[in-house]
Amino acid sequence: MKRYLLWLGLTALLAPAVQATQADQIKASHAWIRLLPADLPAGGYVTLDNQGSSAATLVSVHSAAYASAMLHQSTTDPAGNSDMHMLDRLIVPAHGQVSLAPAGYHLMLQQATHALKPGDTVDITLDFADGSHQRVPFQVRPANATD
Ligand SMILES: [Cu+2]
Repeated sequence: MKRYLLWLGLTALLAPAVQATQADQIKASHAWIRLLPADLPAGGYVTLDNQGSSAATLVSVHSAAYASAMLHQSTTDPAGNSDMHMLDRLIVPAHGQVSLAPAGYHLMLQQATHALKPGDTVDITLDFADGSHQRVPFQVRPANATD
């Protein structure tokens, strides 16, 4: 028993330190797309939980289903005018959560490469600052879906 424990200890010491990638640290949930009629851009929404002890930075997204996919943020000024702008990064703090949801952060999905309908599933790949990636299945929902 003593020898066995010693062996375990040595193995742990000799094992190379494996650093979890940012993609490994992120648990994605509640991923969905609001499909709009015609060729209007669709909004992509997802909740990102960082289960790691260091920040994970989302730098871009891409999908075979859309020619263009961007990180966006919607804002509303005091007069009630809403606008949106592109983000070049979105940081999910260590042990923190960031929600992409209507009226806030979202994925701007444009130029669908094939016709989509509610009920479909679209894979979108999240690209992180350390070069790691995570492919997330998004559920396609109708235009009147809000959450
Ligand atoms: Cu947008």
